[in-house]
Amino acid sequence: MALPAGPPTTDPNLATLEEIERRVLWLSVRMIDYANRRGETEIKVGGHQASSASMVSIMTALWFGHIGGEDKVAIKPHASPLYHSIKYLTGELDRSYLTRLRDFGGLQSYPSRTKDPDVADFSTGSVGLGAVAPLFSAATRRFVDAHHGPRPPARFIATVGDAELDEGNVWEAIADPALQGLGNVTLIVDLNRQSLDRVVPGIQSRRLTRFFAEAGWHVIEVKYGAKLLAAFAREGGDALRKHIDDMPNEEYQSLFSVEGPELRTRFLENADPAVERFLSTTDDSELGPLIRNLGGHDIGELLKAYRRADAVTDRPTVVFAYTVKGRGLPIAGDPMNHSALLSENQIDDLRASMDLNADTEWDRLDPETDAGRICAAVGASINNEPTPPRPTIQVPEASGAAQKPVTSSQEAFGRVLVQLGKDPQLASRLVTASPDVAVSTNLGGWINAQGVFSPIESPDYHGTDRLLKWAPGPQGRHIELGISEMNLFLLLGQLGLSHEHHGEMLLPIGTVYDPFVLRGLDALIYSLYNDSKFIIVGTPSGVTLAPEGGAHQSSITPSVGLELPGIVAVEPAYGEAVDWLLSRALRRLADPDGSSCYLRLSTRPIDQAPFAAAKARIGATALRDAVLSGGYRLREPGSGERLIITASGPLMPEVLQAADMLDEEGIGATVIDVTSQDLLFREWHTTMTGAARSATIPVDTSHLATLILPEERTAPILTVHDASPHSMAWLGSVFGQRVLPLGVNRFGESGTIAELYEAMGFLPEQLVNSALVAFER
Ligand SMILES: Cc1ncc(C[n+]2csc(CCOP(=O)(O)OP(=O)(O)O)c2C)c(N)n1
Ligand SMILES: [Mg+2]
Repeated sequence: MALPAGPPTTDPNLATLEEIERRVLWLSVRMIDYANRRGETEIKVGGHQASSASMVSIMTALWFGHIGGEDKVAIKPHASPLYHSIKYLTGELDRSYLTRLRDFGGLQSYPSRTKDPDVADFSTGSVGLGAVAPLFSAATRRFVDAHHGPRPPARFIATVGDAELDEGNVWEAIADPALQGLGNVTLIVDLNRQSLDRVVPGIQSRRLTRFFAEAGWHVIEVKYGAKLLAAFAREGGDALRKHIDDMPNEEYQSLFSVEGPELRTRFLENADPAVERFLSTTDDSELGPLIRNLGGHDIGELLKAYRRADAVTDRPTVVFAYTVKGRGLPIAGDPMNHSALLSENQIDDLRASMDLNADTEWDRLDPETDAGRICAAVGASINNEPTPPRPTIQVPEASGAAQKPVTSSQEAFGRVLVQLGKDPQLASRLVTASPDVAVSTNLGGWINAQGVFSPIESPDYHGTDRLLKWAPGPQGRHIELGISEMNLFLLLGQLGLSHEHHGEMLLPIGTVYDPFVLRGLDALIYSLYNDSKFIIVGTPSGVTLAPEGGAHQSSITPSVGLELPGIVAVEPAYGEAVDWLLSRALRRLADPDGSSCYLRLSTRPIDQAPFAAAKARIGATALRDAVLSGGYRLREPGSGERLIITASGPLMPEVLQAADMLDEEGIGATVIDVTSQDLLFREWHTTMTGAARSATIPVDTSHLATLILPEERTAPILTVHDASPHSMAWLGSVFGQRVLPLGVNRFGESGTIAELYEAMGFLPEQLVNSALVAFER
């Protein structure tokens, strides 16, 4: 049974929650301690006791007093032990894992959707990304609700370190118009004023508060605990509040390591005499606990804040919870505590203070107590709903969209997408997104047919008789973002997890200028690491973009696509190949064992006749199989000494012309159109490494063996790619052939295609000269 998503009607007893909190803290600290004392590795194991302690009240209040079965939570990366301790106490994690933190096959260093046994909703680790992942998940839920009917209400919560807000991607996300109005989002900031190296200078929190408010967020501060609030409410308490509020972070933080009279002296330095008078009745022994009584460690105050966040439904909420890093541990507030570990004696003392001993230290809370009962109830209700079975989505082998005789791969993509959208069953799953480049990446036709998404209807102020209709509404299937590639990849990442998180599968396609894939690279990696499935279309690409100039000319993106796990990079030259590859990519999104796809496309129109000729020669089915396997023989050689030219993308006309010229020179040039270096490389590599592991001799059944024929395996290879030359340089190792790789290894500049190709050595006569060089020994 799932708990209702709304808050419990009565708050659990605070003392009971504090009891749970203490056990969560202990288990987290001891888990890290144990991992570091296993003594099995020669390098540091690590783990973050202070970061965990900082957030223990926030997490306890959240898990045991607030969230329900539908809610999705991102955990601050360095507090993963808290998450595992909670999952253990609720009965969702086996005890054996507590002694396997950072162990191979054990608990991951940072919360992981894919590798932890107690699956987190979102992986986190690269700071800032997990902080906004729930915002993008909530945007996905909004889209799914609009298109597939409302799901049960859910909250999307991020727990975040304060220094994570240094990352620009957080601000890109909260400012984006497409992510406004998500009232079911709460970001809880563990405001301990410390990062990794230092106490953050200045009083940063006021600025942060303003930034969020300006971006349309509801801001809540949980600054003081009940003890301090009570003191402020007494006569003269205002002076104490003002003194603490005005104190620089560094000074406040330096008071954590002192007690008694010394603390009083230090605290009162520069204070108004009224503060001294006010504190004259407070005993020295009570002074420390009073001035360190921050709201982020007061479960009652935190629960109140969470309820207030729920009450505001028209915009997201940020809760600034003031905390002490390492609170409750001997390293509390120490500026260097980020990676500090308690000594063995300190652990012994902590264990004793928890009324635990060597026999009981790993125990769960007694199930017969209130604390034990709450843990069991939470365990029975949260995140245990099985994911519904994946729907079968029929994607045709090709859209069959008519292509022009001379066309670019980017234009072909636009036509294929429009055609696929005509199938209502398929269209109901498709969603596109773009960071302000929808038109220039050829999504215009699709947008005209499917509309732009917005939770509320809005008129097209420019009129509907224009070439591009832009009337956002709830039925639109394109999500337009501001110019933030980080936002694009974070959104695609969450759209691609829609089935797992929201029970409805989406097939997301994002378009982006190819060079700016790199601008959002960490978010792309993050989304793939989360095991999300989506398609990215990088276009225009390479120097072929010509007049638009150097700044936009991508050269290393094929390597990114080839080297990243979870995504298959393809670079078709011809329109029909785009159709086959995109259709296959969509099928692979729907497949539970599938993968993401990266199409690198070009705006250069090229003659499609050579493809038609290859189709007539090879046969449509065999050609399609070959295109989907990574390449096909575009041109058979004439007679004479053999040469292989492998090429990808829009350089094909120059390559074919060069091959004709070589034939005249008596060199029989085979041209292989490499539609996916990634697929060819992986197949070859898997064959070789698989053979190495099983100590067998590899049997060469790879697709490459059908592309480079036995009689061609002593021929030199010229590789030609509008990208870094090393991207295909590996090809020579497959059969031990000499390779001359041609490509782009300098920054680009404006010019015509011919001028730039000449500068890069891509003109037919230059290719011929390179081919001749490839024969030289
Ligand atoms: C993108 C990225 N850069 C750097 C790091 C290394 N790093 C880990 S924790 C940390 C400081 C985090 O401080 P904060 O978010 O305030 O966490 P807390 O104080 O709660 O430990 C840094 C820089 C990282 N994990 N991710
Ligand atoms: Mg911090």
